[in-house]
Amino acid sequence: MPTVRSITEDEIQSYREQGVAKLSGLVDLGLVERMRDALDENVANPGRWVTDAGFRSQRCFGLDDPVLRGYLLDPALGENAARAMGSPTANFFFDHMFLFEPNTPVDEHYWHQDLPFWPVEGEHVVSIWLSLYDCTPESAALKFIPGSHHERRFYPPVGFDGTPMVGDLGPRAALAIDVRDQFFDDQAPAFHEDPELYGVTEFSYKAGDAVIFNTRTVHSSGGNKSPDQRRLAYSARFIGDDARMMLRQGVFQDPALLPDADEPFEVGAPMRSRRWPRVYPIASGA
Ligand SMILES: O=C(O)CCC(=O)C(=O)O
Repeated sequence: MPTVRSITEDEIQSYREQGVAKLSGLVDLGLVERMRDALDENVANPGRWVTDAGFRSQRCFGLDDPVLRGYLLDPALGENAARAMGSPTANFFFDHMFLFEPNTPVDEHYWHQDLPFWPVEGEHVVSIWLSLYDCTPESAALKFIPGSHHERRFYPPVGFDGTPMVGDLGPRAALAIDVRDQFFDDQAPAFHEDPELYGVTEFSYKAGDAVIFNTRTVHSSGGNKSPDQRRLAYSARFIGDDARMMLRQGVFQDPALLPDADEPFEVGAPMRSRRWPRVYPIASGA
């Protein structure tokens, strides 16, 4: 019995046109429960890449956990990513957990696109955000500006607290290139203040529902205003054939996502690292 269902053609079409598609019942509830336990254990014993900004954000830890690894490297999940991207292959890129306990008063709406934070460029970069509990706009459901992935420019990256982010790339800083012309001068508007004007789409999720979204699509969530509903989400990110290594000068480029120091990194080169294993198709003989 598969634990991850296949994406449909209608969902793929919505992903392409809107930059986002809701995948109801993507993951079966048995696996959801095992993932909740695994995530709780990782919240109690966080790895290196953890941020507390009122809520918990934790990334690049799932491959070390048998349950999470099984999900992230499930060829059925990778195939969904590959088909949505239109890529013959999908490699795992990284995992990212977002936990908002009840009454987490995050008032800032950190509207953002993911791509400019990450050391990658290309069309074949996708996220599958999975809700581990029921989740509504009151409890920090992820919301989107459909169609915003068609915009070629980025809003300058801001952190979860709404302030601009800068980053130190260490020894790889010299590789970064000037891409100022790819950015708007100003930060993202407060889309939530006029949801109708901007076409803000707010989904509600049951445990096991997901959204697949383009990493150029503008998205955000408010705080968790529910007094008793926990909000736990887990994003799996994938890259496909046209993804290329990138480092943007003067912009926060998440150091957690770089290949290990002993691996080559060349801007413009295909994404190759032991940290980004092939998920789909499975190598023959595997
Ligand atoms: O879950 C959230 O609130 C943020 C998720 C997000 O920004 C992402 O998965 O890229």
